[in-house]
Amino acid sequence: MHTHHAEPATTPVVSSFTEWDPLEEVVVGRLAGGVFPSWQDSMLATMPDEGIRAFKESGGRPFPAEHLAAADAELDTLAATLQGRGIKVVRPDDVDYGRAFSSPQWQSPGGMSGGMPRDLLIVVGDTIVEAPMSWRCRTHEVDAFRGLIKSYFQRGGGWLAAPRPQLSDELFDGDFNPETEQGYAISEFEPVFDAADFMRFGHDIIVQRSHVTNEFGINWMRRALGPEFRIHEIPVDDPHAMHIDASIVPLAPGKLLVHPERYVPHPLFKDWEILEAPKPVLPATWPMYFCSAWLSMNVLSLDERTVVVERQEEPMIEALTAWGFECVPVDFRHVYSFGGSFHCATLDVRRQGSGGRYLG
Ligand code: DAV
Repeated sequence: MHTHHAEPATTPVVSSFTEWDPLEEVVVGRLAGGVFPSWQDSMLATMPDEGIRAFKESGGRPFPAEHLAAADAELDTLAATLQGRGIKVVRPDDVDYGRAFSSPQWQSPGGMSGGMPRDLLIVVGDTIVEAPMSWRCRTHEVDAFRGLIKSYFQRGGGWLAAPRPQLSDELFDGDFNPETEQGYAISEFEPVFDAADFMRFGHDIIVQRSHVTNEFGINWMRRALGPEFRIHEIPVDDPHAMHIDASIVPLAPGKLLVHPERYVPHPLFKDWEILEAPKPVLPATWPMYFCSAWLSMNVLSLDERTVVVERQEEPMIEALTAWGFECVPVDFRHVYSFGGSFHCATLDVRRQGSGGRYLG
């Protein structure tokens, strides 16, 4: 017979509405066991040449060991830095990403990594949402985070997973034209999105259409979250669109850091101060398999005044300091190579605050 234990009245275990409220608990990714993604044609629209080459030649094979170890050390330092500021840090399970898997319609020689939880998961209020990833090799990537998600659920957290996409060829029959860079690499065959195409502003959430996020996926999210949350699809001028978090990054209510070319002025932000991100300083020779150097603006807010920034991005540190922020510098260039910076490589599970409306 089960005995009923009354739950103590504490704050919810999962609760995060914005990108800037004081951070209390966060997942920091881990790259160990990571392998190059396996090539699929829809990647052509988003990946740098170096990535395209590596994924075609080495899909399913381990990331370069030394660079990977340096990146994992940077992730550990980030975790320790956050812990040192009183923030609870949790990490994903160990997974061997080099195992092949298949569906009845396709096969993948391996997965990718546990380094980028932001791509896979979004916390909306008290609920963790699992995204339906459109890269076949990322189908099982969330498994590394399932131990955490199950534990949050057992302690009262919400858990919502989008329908598992089939990822059959019809999805990749998009209208992207590599010459003109118009159109999208994916069709409306079924709902797909990456969680990192969404950005949270309390009960308003913005989203960009991208080469991994279709209208069907945005509509699924809209209906799944219900009328309490408003999802605004906004235009972003990025022919390689995949993830909004190096284009439009809110740092505090009324303070928006934007990419100087990708941001398209929008009435939602009419009352917001806009800061154009300074040019990144990353040398062109640095290995970047997934992203552009604009990862410099992929920062993590610890609260409305405090931002974690890559140590060598001095123009960014100067600009944010002048804008009234305290910058916490952390080395992160090796992590950059494998697909993201501080925002991508983390998932805030709990921040103070209870949402609200911040957009015009
Ligand atoms: O500029 O390559 C990176 C977004 C990472 N989540 C870029 C976009």
